[in-house]
Amino acid sequence: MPRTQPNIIVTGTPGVGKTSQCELLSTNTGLKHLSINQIVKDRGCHDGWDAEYKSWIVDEDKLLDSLESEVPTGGYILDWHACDLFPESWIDLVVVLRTNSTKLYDRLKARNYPEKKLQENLDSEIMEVLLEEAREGFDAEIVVELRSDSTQDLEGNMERIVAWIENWKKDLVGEEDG
Ligand code: DAT
Repeated sequence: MPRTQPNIIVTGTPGVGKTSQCELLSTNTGLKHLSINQIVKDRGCHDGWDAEYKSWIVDEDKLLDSLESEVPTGGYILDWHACDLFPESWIDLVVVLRTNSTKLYDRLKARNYPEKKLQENLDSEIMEVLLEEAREGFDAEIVVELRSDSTQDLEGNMERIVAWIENWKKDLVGEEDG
């Protein structure tokens, strides 16, 4: 069954603004915000807790099994710092949020991230690790890089993605008519 609603991944380094962006987008589009962190925790898709990094050790197979009856039907915004584990066939748009080091540092510091984890995330943002991962995992034409430095950015990104969704739906109708 072709999807009548698209699936969008919002990815990027922790602290870049994924959750804020997804919430705004979900409110304005009706697409369902899926926090993958929350799902990993709630559905037990992990092999325990990593005390040093203060995060779950994700079991990717369990996670995909748990999502495969819902996500492919469409209408989801997937909120996670990784994207390359999701099958290409599930995904219509990959949004990679970016921010500058000073802002990221302040946001992660406010979250009391352990120093090692904070530094690794700053390095990851500077090295464009998640942008690279998105470009390797998906067609270049569905990967977009957007700034997330300010609340105006969040609004502007939301408007751009809403316009993209409208076009995606128009194309779908065009395909059905054709
Ligand atoms: P993520 O889900 O990527 O970890 P978040 O949405 O939880 O990030 O945001 C982390 C913090 O930074 C939170 O306090 C909100 C703030 N923030 C995120 N994006 C922002 C933006 N574009 N402008 C201003 N503040 C932002």
